[in-house]
Amino acid sequence: MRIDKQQLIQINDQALPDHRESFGHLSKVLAKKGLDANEVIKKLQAFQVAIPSWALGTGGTRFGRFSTGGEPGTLEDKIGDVGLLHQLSQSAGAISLHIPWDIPGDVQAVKALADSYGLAFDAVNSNTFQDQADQEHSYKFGSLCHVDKAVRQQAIDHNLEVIKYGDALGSKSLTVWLADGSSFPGQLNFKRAFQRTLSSLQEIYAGLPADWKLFVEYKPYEPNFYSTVIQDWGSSHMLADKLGDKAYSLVDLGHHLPNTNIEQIVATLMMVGKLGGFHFNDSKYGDDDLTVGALKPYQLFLIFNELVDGMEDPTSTNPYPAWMIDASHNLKDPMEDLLQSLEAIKLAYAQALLVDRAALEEARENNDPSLAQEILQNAYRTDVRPLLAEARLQSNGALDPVGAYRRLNIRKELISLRGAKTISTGL
Ligand code: LRH
Ligand code: MN
Ligand code: MN
Repeated sequence: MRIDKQQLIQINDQALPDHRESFGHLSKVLAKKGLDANEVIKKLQAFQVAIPSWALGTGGTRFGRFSTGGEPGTLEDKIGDVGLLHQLSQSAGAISLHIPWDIPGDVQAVKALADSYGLAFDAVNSNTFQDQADQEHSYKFGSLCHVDKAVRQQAIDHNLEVIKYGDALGSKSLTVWLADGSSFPGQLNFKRAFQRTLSSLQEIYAGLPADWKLFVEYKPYEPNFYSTVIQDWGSSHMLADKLGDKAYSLVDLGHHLPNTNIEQIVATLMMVGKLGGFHFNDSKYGDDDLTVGALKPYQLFLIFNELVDGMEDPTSTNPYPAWMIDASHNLKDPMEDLLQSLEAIKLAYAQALLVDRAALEEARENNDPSLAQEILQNAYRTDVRPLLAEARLQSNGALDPVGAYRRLNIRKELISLRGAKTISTGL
């Protein structure tokens, strides 16, 4: 389905007077600080976040799964849903596929469909954490790290096949996340498992097209509960470094032990030019995959403060990172959840753009932590929502995406199209 443009304009029109007032006020407040609202708006419009195909259905837990209804059953449906998100938010201009969950049938038709919604194909993700019905060897005891060369080869071949699918669609990167590890002390030889993983990744790296990147995602635990081969940014960076210039670390917010200083990891990886991609979500305990900004919006702002610092640094060698939401849970309508996540990401980005970096550096040089905090929190406590709304309005999106989604009865429409008892591929 596609949203009728006139209907969206009508919905926006009703909120327009209030929006004009608050945007006018904020523009004046920013101007007094020497900031041009239009400059921030341009940056917000350019900032696009990929939607993972697996976030469009309701996520399950190992205790159960409760369908929202109207979930996308095919790759075409998933592209259509991201198209709706993009039309409302003007911020979700790409989709990230997971193979084999999303094997494209007619590649040209799939490309044309995505194109008709203004969507690009972001990183493709391989899957060696589940066994597929037709596969010869099991990943029960690992994939790229497996003790048996035949299992490793199967996993390597799968990654090379994923690259082929991505290449045909116009993707430019492969994300590798491995569940490989052990659940009991003594089960795995740490050093050998790491070395086998490196040599498997080297074979995959050799199959990368010249203009592609390889993202190495890390995670401390789950599904293995004693050790994970690529457990942290240090291990991911070691691998990326040994692989070569086209390999980078990928930071997923939920893949850290509680209280880890993620903003410092971001700054450090960008300093050495090795932050390739980012998966946004939020969590209280582990890899909870909750809506971005639902719990720790200040932490998200501090992370963006480092990302903006890295992106604006003229001496930085870090490429522009790939942004993706990696959130999916079992309660909310996934589309509303994703719209809220997009909003939270862009709020943090906008606030980080307001930070007076020269003043912050000066406070640091003067060993003045109180002033440094004032500078950061002045930016963080600015209500930048009218900036985001104005950016969307100027791009023909919705002033209030979740409100418009509800007013347009999109979920009801999807249920009538696809049925109430639907299951989407994913976790
Ligand atoms: C692992 C992960 C990784 C996967 C996705 C489904 O927890 O974050 O990015 O590919 O979830
Ligand atoms: Mn992830
Ligand atoms: Mn995860």
